[in-house]
Amino acid sequence: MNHYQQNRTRLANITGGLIVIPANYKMEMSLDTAYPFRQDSNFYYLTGVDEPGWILVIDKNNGDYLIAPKKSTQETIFDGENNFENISGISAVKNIYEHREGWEKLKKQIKTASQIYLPVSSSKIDWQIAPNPSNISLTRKVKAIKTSINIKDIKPNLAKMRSIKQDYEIDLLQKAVDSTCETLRNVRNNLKNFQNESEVEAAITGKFAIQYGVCHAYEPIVASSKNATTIHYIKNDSEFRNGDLLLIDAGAYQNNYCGDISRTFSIGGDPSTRQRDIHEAVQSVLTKTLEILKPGISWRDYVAKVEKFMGEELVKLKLISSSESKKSIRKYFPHLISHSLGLDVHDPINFEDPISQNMVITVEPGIYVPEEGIGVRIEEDVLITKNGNKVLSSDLDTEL
Ligand SMILES: [Mn+2]
Repeated sequence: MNHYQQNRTRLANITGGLIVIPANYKMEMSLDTAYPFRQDSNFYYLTGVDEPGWILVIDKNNGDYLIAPKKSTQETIFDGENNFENISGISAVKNIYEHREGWEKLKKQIKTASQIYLPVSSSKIDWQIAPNPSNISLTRKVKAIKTSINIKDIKPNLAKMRSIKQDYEIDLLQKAVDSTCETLRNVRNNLKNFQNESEVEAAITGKFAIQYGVCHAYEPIVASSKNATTIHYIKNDSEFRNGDLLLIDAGAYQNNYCGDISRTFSIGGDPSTRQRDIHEAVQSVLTKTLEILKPGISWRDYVAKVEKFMGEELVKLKLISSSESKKSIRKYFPHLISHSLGLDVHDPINFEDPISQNMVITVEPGIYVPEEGIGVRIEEDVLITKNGNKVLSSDLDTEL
């Protein structure tokens, strides 16, 4: 069975009833020009369709269908026709309707239903990120058709499903990780040829595009020297100085799955003792963390153990005086040790569930010391196996 069809069947078996999931819209970048299109990952997980404006209806009893985006004659001339045959082939959804016809069918179903599952989103802007309006506008439309309908959020069910990777997903993730490893290895082997961060970024972008036909899963971080102490530094425009460290955090976006790997390299010259010590401390936390990472451990216990490992290293580095103070540890290690990885670089997951077999998560300890201008992170992509874990990114060594 087609993977997407299988995902729809599994979801419908959990919830039953009527489920409606919209594709993302294109987002305005500049007057009537859109940003590069990025599909909603839930919609992609259930259809494999990578085009804007579609709507998926999952109905266990009466069959699934897709509603095509509305396209004017003018839009068809510019963007091409909706190719139903192609969409049906990818998604294994047999019934595809034109916009008006599909909505008439859906309207009738909404009017007779007492309950409907939708991806419920808020319009809240977090970290200056405005959500794609497709979920919000669908919810509004459904309410306008039937005010009294009981709307249930489908996202927690999808998060649960998506956090446990199937074999086909693990294969695709491994491909994205392999391309990222090979690209970062290539950068490291040619480091002496780069003068600045933007040249490194261009080399990564170029290798992704030319060798693998892919783009970045997220804006890459290419941070030399003290820039690496800004966790989400993406300006990538500083000149290199001999003796600096270079932190690279990048991932290929391949077959809609994300790689997410960080390494810290030394730019020319011998690293200083302090640079080596901090790098070794991060490496040590990584090794200890991988030793405890196996199915059954709760996120709470996992995070507490990692904080203990990190605290011990920070004391040895004389950055803090006691490994007991969580607050002082977090001053030098302010981000999560792990996040789920999949169709989204920060894939949805329920942190109340224990770490389980076939989850794919990052493990990314880092130490950032702004007052010394040193930032080190090592990030691996890790599959949780039956008895432990497998580092998918082990092909790229972690040496300074
Ligand atoms: Mn990450």
